[in-house]
This record gives sequence, structure tokens and C-alpha cells, in this order.
Amino acid sequence: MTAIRTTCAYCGVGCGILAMPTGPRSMAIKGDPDHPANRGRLCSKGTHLGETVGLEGRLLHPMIGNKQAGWDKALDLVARRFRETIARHGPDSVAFYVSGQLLTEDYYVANKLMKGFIGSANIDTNSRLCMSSAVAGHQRAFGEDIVPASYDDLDAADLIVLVGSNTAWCHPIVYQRIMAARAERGTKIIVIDPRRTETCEDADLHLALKPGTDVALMNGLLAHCRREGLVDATFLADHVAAPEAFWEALERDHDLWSIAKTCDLPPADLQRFYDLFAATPRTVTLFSQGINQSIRGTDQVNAIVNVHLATGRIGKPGAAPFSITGQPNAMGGREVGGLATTLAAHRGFGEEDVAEVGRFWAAERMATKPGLKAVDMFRAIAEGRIKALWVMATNPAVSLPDAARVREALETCPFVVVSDVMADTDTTRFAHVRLPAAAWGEKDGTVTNSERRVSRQRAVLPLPGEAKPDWWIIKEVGRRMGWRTAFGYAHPAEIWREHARLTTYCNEGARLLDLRDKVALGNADYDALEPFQWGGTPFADGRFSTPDGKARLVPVVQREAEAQLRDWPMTLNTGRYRDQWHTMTRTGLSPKLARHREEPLVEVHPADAAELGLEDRALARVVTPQGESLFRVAHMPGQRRGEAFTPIHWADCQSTGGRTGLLARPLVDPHSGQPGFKMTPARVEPVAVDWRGFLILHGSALGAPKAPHCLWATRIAVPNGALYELAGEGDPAALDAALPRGQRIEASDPSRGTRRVAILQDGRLAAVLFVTRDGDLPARDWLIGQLAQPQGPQVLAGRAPGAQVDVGPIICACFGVGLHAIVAAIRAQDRVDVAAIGAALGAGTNCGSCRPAIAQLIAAEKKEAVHG
Ligand SMILES: Nc1nc2c(c(=O)[nH]1)N[C@H]1C(S)=C(S)[C@@H](COP(=O)(O)OP(=O)(O)OC[C@H]3O[C@@H](n4cnc5c(=O)[nH]c(N)nc54)[C@H](O)[C@@H]3O)O[C@H]1N2
Ligand SMILES: Nc1nc2c(c(=O)[nH]1)N[C@H]1C(S)=C(S)[C@@H](COP(=O)(O)OP(=O)(O)OC[C@H]3O[C@@H](n4cnc5c(=O)[nH]c(N)nc54)[C@H](O)[C@@H]3O)O[C@H]1N2
Ligand code: SF4
Ligand SMILES: [Mo]
Repeated sequence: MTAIRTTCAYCGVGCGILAMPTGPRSMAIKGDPDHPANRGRLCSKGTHLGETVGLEGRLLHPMIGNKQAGWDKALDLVARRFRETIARHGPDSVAFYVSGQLLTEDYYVANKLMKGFIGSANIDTNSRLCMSSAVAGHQRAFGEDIVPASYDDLDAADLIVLVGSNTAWCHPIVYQRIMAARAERGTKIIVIDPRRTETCEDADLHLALKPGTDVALMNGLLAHCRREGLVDATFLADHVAAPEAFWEALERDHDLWSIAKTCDLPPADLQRFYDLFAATPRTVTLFSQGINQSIRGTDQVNAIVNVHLATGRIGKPGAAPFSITGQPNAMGGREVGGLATTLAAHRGFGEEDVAEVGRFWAAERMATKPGLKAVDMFRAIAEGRIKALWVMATNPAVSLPDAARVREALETCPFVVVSDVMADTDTTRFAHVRLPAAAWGEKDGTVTNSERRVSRQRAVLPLPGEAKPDWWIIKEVGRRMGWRTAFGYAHPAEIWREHARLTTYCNEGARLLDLRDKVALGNADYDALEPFQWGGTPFADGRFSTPDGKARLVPVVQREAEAQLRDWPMTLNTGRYRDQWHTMTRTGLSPKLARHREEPLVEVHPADAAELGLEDRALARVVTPQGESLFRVAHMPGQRRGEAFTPIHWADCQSTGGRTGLLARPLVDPHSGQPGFKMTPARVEPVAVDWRGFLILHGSALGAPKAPHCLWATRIAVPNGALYELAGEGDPAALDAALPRGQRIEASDPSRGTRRVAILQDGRLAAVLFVTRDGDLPARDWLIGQLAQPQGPQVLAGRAPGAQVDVGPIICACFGVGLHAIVAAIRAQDRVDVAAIGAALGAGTNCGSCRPAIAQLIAAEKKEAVHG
């Protein structure tokens, strides 16, 4: 068997993978040494992709309601309901909500169907929540949505500024590449993030600015560069247009002291940043959600781009603003025009664009104006203006802001279709029709990564059940709606060729996106396609995609901070964990990935926690004007005072708590429509419980926690089963309802309030339930290891005879190395570094995702040694 070259399912780094099928539903995964994005490296998520390709929880058949239906019946129903709705209420009464996790070919067909044939632009994508502010910022500055950077620039830069990006966790292979460059050439790293994340561990400087003040910070930087004589007058004169009074405005209030006050930063740190930036022409400013997910996102993007334009740090090796993308095909979606506000092939809704694309598609009815952006789209559904919705490859019941209102909208919508790979998600629960999509490892097509590099995703496993590729599902609906020729595709390569041709159509240098040399790929060439980057080094010749060829400096001003409200004294910031992907529908299947963060935490500064009465590891309720949810408290000295942080990953399908989507407010940036996920007024309150415990079940890792009387029930996958962490009120005896049938052994001590129950089936362990009112609970690992093993009453001790196993939280997912072992190894050695820990324990020597965490532990231990 030879390995199949494909691309990772997850983030926008776009790592190449060698996948070797090892059985009907399994594969071995390795990094592709020949892929230019990763050169053989993979992070923890990519490394463990093999754990997520089983059939557990998969949607394998088209479903109408809860009944299995054949494809014909399901597709006919979808086509008929959309046709009828359009006939009765017009094309704008229907919508598609799609995703940066579709392949370019899927995305192209969905966009063509909606914008060229249905005749509405009501197709928007979860990329609206992700990088639409970057798109709007690029369009304002460059006249086209171009990311003017490559990973090579990270190797060539002397200074890398990471703004609003937890690169170490969210783009780990880019982070490793930055670290490698740093080791080799001493690249300086500055992190700008209100939280001290693991990305800060190896940085030269961390600016923990007040959230929402990036415009002031960047304007101040530009004013500083101007004072230092760094504004590139020739470059400006030839290639950049600045509106009148642009420079005058910068002169007011942009002295160091004013900026330090606005951003709440030590002036000395600010000075260091400005000096280092001024002294280092080869600078890359890499940014992601801390910049984009703001109600000032577009202005924040332009504040960064302005600095690069004015100092001529663009279009040269090692110098660029770099909007790094989140999803594997966020960029492909931009290329085909998946946003409601763009058309296709980097075109907009100008008369000429509409006419030309319409001619190219032989479109029956072209959309002539932008459609509704995601948040507005769901509002229109709630108000009954949109009456039929098709959701593909995204989970809006979890991931849109103010998710409770989104659920109400889905509930009231007369017709909801969901294409997904999983049978039960928080969104599929609202679907009238569920369509089984081919998953990663089964589908074929292309994705474009953050640096405009197009790579093939290839099928490694056969399609299970009746699952079909997304492009096939969409084109079948198009055909059944009456457009048989326009949607006659039989192979993804045909779609690719059409898409490539459209980028060249009437494009004599007007747009940089031009796939001229990839138009004539035969099916076999397409199958063998090597990763390639389009656009070269954008703007190297100083020509931009505006009518006069000049870029634009966009005047942006820092808005006043919002007034702190009495009932909402905290600000809620939200984001990601290292080893989980979004709503956990797939990473949640991996026992190894589950161990890094087993439960959703609310991170607060210890001083705030003390004031609010929040004990470490206790439960707390996070409340916002939109909703509330429970989290486990984590004291984090790296949090800013007044800020709380919660993860985006947990959904009803896994947990009663951790529901961040219910909390975020639906305010959006006025230019891009991107929600300001990083700032919601909130409060955090302690929650008392009568008992806590855990339940370990043999069998499926799926299914919502069904334990009664639980305030708190979170599920993670473990080898051979699932672990539920529980806490609640009232009599814990009610938990017995969650136990399977079998031989019951029990060791409970009502006087101490402990309950220990095990269920054996054929003498083998099927379940254990441990509950305590105020005592300790044993570590879970040994018990998990006993699942399906022959056991007797001694299992109720909760640990192996004699030995005490508690590895603590898992730091290294690859080798399962826990916190306790790492701390012990650090203490055992005099001079210790990350490599030494690797040599001693293996931790950090495989994918390397945990290396920043190990560095952090070493630093903490050193501090302890000095102070303690
Ligand atoms: N492990 C993992 N990796 C992922 C994903 C995942 O789910 N899991 N998802 C992928 C996707 S789709 C995306 S979009 C990317 C996101 O990647 P990132 O943008 O790196 O991730 P986030 O955790 O959302 O937010 C980044 C940081 O912005 C900071 N921030 C908040 N407010 C501000 C502010 O006002 N100013 C500044 N300067 N910073 C601020 C937050 O504290 C946070 O640390 O990750 C991708 N990679
Ligand atoms: N509060 C808060 N909310 C956020 C964010 C934040 O930082 N804070 N970040 C936002 C961002 S940047 C993003 S990108 C979104 C992500 O949010 P979502 O897009 O909602 O998250 P996913 O879990 O990736 O959803 C993908 C869905 O598609 C399914 N799927 C996987 N592969 C396929 C396939 O090939 N075909 C089909 N049809 N389905 C498939 C999965 O099972 C899953 O149900 O969340 C956003 N929401
Ligand atoms: S960095 Fe990790 S998640 Fe992102 S593409 Fe590479 S292996 Fe996949
Ligand atoms: Mo994203």
C-alpha cells in the first residue's frame, strides 16, 4: 500500500499529510515531507486525525425527519420546497449558510446555484464570523481581497508581530516555523494580546493591551514611524493614495503617553515595541481573531495595513501584513465568492461584474445586489422573511453569537436542510432534511491555505453508507430545480476547470486572482496536482488592484471605550483550545485530544476570583444579557483584570455547560458584518453544588449526557467509552438512572456522602459511578483502563492495589505525559530546558504542540525557585 498525499482537515496552515489506509475504517497519518506548508510536521490535531475517521456518530443516509429516505426522495423534496418557496415569495426568501470547511469545488457550485440561478445573493458563510473584516480591510486598502504574504516571509523576517493571534495553539505549524526561524536567525517576536497565552512564552515582548484598543496602538505606531522619518515618501508618491488630512489627524493625540493610557500599557513597553518596529524593516504583522472578531474589526485591519503601506513594508521578502486564515478552505471560499457580499473570482456586484459573470455562467437569473450577512440572515429567518434554509458544513446553533436566538430562528423556519457528516449536532436537531456528506478522508477536491497555496484533498477511504460529496449533493439539487446543463458536473475536476476559467474571464490584469495556467488540467492532471501558490509575491511591482493602481491609506480612529455597566462588570473574551476543533463534532471523537482540556473553563485573574468568590476548580455561572452557562473556574494570572475567557467548543451534544455561543452578543462591524466575539459585557457568579462525581461508561463516546439532577455533565471520549464529569443538587441516588443494566456492586458510605457503584456485564466492567459530597475523588485513568476488563469489588477502590496513579492534566497528547511527571522531571534536573524534558519523558518530541506549555512550566518552576 502506498500512502496517499492529502491535506489536513483542520486549520488554514494547510499542512500536507501522507495517509496510509490500515483497515476499512482506519488510517495511519504522517506529515508530508514534500509539502511546502509543513515540510513533514503536523500538530496534535493533524497527528490524531486517524482517531476521527471511524463511523461512530456518522450520518450515513439521507433523512427526512427521523425516517431514512433514499437520495432521490430527499433531493426531490429539497428541490421542490426551494422551488415552491421561490415561486411564492421570491428568490430572497431562501438562503444557504455554508462554510470554510467546504472544498473549493463544493463552494463554487453552491455559489453558482444561489447567485446565478436562484437569483439571490443570500448565501453567506461562517467565514463571515472568521475573516470578513480582513476581506473588507483588504478591499479598502488594495482594491482586492489579497493576502500579501507567504510563509517564506516568516522565515525571512527579522521581526514578527503577532496581533490577536494565539498562534501556538491555533496555527501550531506556523508557530513552529516561526520558532525555527528564531532559533536560526534570532527573529524577534512581539505578541499583542490582552491574555498571556502560550504564544507569549518565547516572545521578546508581550503587550497585554486593553481589549479593543488596537487602532490606537497601530495609529500610534504609524505616528512614531513618521516622526522617525520612516514613512517611505517615494513609495507613497508612486503607489499609495492618502486622503487629505490623513497625516494631520495622526499628529493629534498619538504621542506615547496618550497611547499608553488608551491601551493601558506600560509606556516603556510601548516604546520598546515602537523602537523595535522602527528599527526593523523586515517585519511581518500577523493577525487573526483578536483583530477580526471585533465591532471595529475592519478599522483594526486597516490600522495595521496602513503602517505597512506607509513604511513600504509590503511586496518585499519578509515584510507584509499577514491575515492568517482559520479554516482549511477559508481562502478558497473567498476565491469563489462564498460571501454574500462578493460575487465570484474576486468580483463584486458592480454592473459590469454582474453582467460578465452572468454571461460566463449563462445564468438564468443573476443576483444583482449583495445578500444578507450571517447575523442578518438569521434575523431574517426569525422574522419570517427567509422561509427555506440550507446549512452546509457548519454548526450555527453553536457558533453564531446569541445562539439562543439562532435556535429560535431555526425552530420557526418552515424548511431547514442540513448537510453534515454527523447525525446528531446541535444544528441537525432542527433539520427537516439531513443530507449525509462525505467527510475528510473520503472527499476529493482542492483547498487554499493562508498563503494562497492550493492543495488537493484526496480520498483515502471509500464513501460509507450513502454519503456523497457536497458538490454532488448541491449539483443534484440544482438539476432537480431545472438547471440540468449548468449543473451537469460528473467530476470535481470539471468544476475546478470552470472555476479557473472564470478567474481569467475578462481579466486582463484587473484582478490578481488569475488561474490561467490551471485552466486546462485534464482529470488525471487534476488528480496529480501538486500544491501551488497563486499570486506570487503580490504587489512586488507596487501595482495594486484599484482603478488607478494605487493602494489606499484609510483613516481610522480609535473609538471611545464602552462604559462599564454596573450589572456587567466583566468583559467576556472567547476563543480556542489547543486540541479541539470548533464544535468538537470530530476532534471530540479522539480520546488523546480530549485530555488536554477535559472540561470547559472560565479563566479569570486570581484577584478578580477572590473578589467574586470564585474558587479554583469550582463551578461558576457566566451571565451576559444574551444568556448564561456554567463553566469550571480556572485561576489564571495571565488574564487581565476584569476579563474572563471561555472556549468556543462545547455544545449541547457534549455538555450541559460551557455554552459560549449562548453568551456572545450579536453586534457586528459596520463594514464587514463580522461579530465582535471577543468582547461581551458579562458577570461571573459562584455556583454551589451538593455533590460531584464522575461516570465512566463502556461503549459509544457519543450521546448527550443523560444523567438526571445534574447541573454539570460534560462528556469526553476515552479509550473504549466515555467519561462524564458530574456535579449537581439533591439526591445523587438519582444518577443510577444513567447506569446500564448488569451485575451491580456497590460500596457507598452515606455518613461520608460517598457513592461508588460498578456495573459488570459478563464479569467485565461496563460502568463505574463515583460520587462524593465533600471528599476526594480518585484519578480517572486507572478506572478508564479497566473498562471491558474482568473485574470484581476491588475496582471500587478506584485505583490499582498499592500504586497511586494520578498523572494530572495531560500536557503532551501524543505520549500522554501529564503535568505531574513534567514538573517532577523539571525539579529533578538542575539546568533544564524543553529538549531535556523531551529526552527524559518523550513529551514534546513528536508533534511539538506542547512545547510552549513545557516552556511555561519550566519558567514557572524557575520563578518558584527564586521566590519560593
Ligand atoms: N486548536 C484549534 N486551532 C484552530 C481552530 C480551533 O478551533 N482549534 N480554529 C481555526 C479557526 S477557524 C480560526 S478562525 C483560528 C483562530 O485563531 P486565533 O485568532 O489565534 O484564535 P482565538 O483563540 O479565537 O483568538 C486569538 C486571540 O485574540 C485575543 N484577543 C481578544 N481580544 C483582543 C483584542 O482586543 N486585541 C488583540 N490584539 N487581541 C485580542 C484573544 O485573547 C486570543 O488569545 O484558529 C484556527 N485554528
Ligand atoms: N464566541 C465565539 N464564537 C465563534 C468564534 C469565536 O472565536 N468566539 N469563532 C467563529 C469562527 S472564526 C468560526 S470559523 C466558527 C466555526 O464554527 P462552525 O463552522 O459552526 O464549527 P464546526 O464545528 O467546524 O462546524 C462544522 C460542521 O460541519 C460538519 N462537517 C465536517 N466536515 C464536513 C463536510 O465535509 N461536509 C459537510 N457538509 N459537513 C461537514 C461538522 O460535523 C460540523 O457539524 O465559529 C465562530 N464562532
Ligand atoms: S497546523 Fe495542525 S491543524 Fe493546522 S493544518 Fe497543520 S496539522 Fe492541521
Ligand atoms: Mo474561523
